Amino acid sequence: MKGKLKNISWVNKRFKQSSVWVLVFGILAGCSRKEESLGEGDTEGHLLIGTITAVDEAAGLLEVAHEDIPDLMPAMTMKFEVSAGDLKNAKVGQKIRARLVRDENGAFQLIKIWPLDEQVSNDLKRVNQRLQEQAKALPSGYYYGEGDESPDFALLDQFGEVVTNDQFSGKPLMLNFIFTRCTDANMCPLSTSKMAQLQKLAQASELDVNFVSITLDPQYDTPGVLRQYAEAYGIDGSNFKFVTGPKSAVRDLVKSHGVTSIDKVDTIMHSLATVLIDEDGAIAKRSDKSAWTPEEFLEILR
Ligand SMILES: [Cu+2]
Repeated sequence: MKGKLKNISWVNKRFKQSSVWVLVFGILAGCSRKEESLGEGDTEGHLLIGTITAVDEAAGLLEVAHEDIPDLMPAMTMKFEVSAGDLKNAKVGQKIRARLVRDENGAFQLIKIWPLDEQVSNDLKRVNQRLQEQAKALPSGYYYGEGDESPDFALLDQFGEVVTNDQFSGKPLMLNFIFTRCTDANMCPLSTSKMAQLQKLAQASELDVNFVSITLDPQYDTPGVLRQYAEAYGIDGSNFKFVTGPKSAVRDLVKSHGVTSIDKVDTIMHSLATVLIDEDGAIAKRSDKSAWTPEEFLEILR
């Protein structure tokens, strides 16, 4: 696989320069592929749509005024168990989409919590349509490599906020790919540890660098799950975002960066990529190996 992959520099530039192409392909995309929205495809338990009315931090409960749940309960306001990450991200008045399940004691629990916000989904859609066309334009087996302009993206971070590549322009950006359930110590856990180390080294050297880890498992890795993961690694979230989003957008981004990701029954088989994007948005350095060191990237950042 690796030998087949090559970078091509013309695709991204050509599309960026031509708004006509973006428009044409945007229309075609609307016809050819249904936009996958946040949390779409989840089947566990029941779908719950509602608005957060209160956050009970002490009890770890979220009060939600939810719509009718067919075959289960009518619309009402009630409290649900949620994860610590979801509790921290919860904002009163926010509309959410979640899956309602029962925990081992039979208590009602909300998992797979996603913000349900038209503004957010429009923001994601606009950028990710561009990403989709950039990804589609890549011949099979090709990806963006060193010297290429890095692909666009709009995803949600571990706080549930929209993150786009534009937000990082003017500063170098470190990018990698992980998923929180990865149990292979030499893969994601090691990558995250090294990224965390590099974040500390960069801070100590007073280098203004941003970090983004893209999940390979958007179905499971919601903002709340990513928040818990980042905090478990002691990561400062101010300049280190763990991002997730619509499955189609994540898939396009992963493909554009030449990362292989195959869903298996209880894990994801995947390759690695650690990418340094310069302040102008071009890929300055890329490592495919797990043997990269924080020091080698620190050296380039200097
Ligand atoms: Cu992994």
